[in-house]
Amino acid sequence: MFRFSKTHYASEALGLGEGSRVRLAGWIFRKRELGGVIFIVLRDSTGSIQVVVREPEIGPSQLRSAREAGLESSIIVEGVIRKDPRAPGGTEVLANSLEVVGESDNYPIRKGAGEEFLLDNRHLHLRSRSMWAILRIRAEALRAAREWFDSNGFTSVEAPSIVGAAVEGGATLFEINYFGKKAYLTQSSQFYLEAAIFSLENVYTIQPSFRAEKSRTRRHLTEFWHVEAEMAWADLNGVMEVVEGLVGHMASAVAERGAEELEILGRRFDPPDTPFPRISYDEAVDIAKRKGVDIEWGDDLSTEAERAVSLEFDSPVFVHRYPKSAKAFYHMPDPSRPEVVLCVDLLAPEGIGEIVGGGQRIHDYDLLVQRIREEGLNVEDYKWYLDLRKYGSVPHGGFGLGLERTVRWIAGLPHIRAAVPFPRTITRVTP
Ligand code: NSS
Repeated sequence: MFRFSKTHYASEALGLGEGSRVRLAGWIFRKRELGGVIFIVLRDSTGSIQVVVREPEIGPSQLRSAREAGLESSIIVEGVIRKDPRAPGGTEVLANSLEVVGESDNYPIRKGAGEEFLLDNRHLHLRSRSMWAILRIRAEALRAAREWFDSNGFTSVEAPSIVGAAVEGGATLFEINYFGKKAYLTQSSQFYLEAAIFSLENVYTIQPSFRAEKSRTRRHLTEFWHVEAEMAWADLNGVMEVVEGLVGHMASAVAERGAEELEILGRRFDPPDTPFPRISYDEAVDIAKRKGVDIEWGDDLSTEAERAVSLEFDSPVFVHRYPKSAKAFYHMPDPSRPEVVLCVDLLAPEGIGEIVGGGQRIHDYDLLVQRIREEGLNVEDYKWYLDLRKYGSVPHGGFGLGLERTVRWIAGLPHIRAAVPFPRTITRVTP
């Protein structure tokens, strides 16, 4: 572990014995003065510790700087560890010196600040205890995802963010002016992963995807982190097995390694058992109808329908075989029931709804051309994608998992924008 400007981090200092000498570097989280003694709670990336600042040890000039330093000033403190049952954690530092490195006057974030204000000040709000916990949970979820793929024989591949054609339909495409020609921000790396399976067979990527989502919801961002995988020779069952392995590992890794962070958020999270239940779209529609949701066979599952279904289960649930009309052109029709496709969504419990979408792809050239035409798309735009069906095509499948939706579920967050450091939504591109 690197220790710049410090001998210990706050959490390490808490474990030291009486009389140990330390040099800590961090920020003033809290401060109060009692009878000429200043009590500072110093915060760093690992936690916090109380620092006791008194004139006899540090002299009048440093005492004055400590008194004048506002919340969130950055400081370097040298001192001695004291065990005192009155201190938080039973340990404090008696300061011999205190240097204010960066002043902070009138730190704008106060208790009770409104939601919009906090979003406008996200660059500062990241320092809060709750954002600290969320960022750590997100990092853990990402680490777990990579760890799972890397230890299960998947190779990571990177795809471009600037692309020439839609993957998930034109309605949510962000158009950019690419030297006078139209180009788009990618909605999914799926087609590039499909190309890569012919070389590497089982592949994954973790990178941003973009959707010009015009709706304000609790589960849509315009830029989100997409965990995607593609597997040569896999059918729909194979896709579900991979999703189950990945999501199961992400959930249990965060539950175990992020226990402290979940507790800070007041979140009780028990990782779900596998296998996850599997139901058909038909069954999902029946459940939603029974619960009073307005839905007809053929409609995509609305937010309310997904919510109704997900509340029926206390673990994530797979919903497979949606109507062809509700899904993108590349999904493989079910040979025994051509009106539905071999796709699958994973709905997270507690009403969260879809966190994964995927399925088996069409690997037959003629059928893919027919589906592109039926959807009114331009075959020319998909020329290279069609090539993959011309030269040694194989059955294959894959999926995409929304990182923020998954973190929202695991961390129990009310809104998806809490799950990303700097959210991008229909109304927000700053900070
Ligand atoms: O549109 S998806 O359902 N499917 C795809 O993009 C496939 N091309 C992925 C693949 O098979 N490789 O999106 C997949 C997931 C979805 O379940 C959500 O969890 C997430 O991506 N997603 C989003 N998260 C946040 N905001 C928005 N707007 C969003 N759109 C999708």
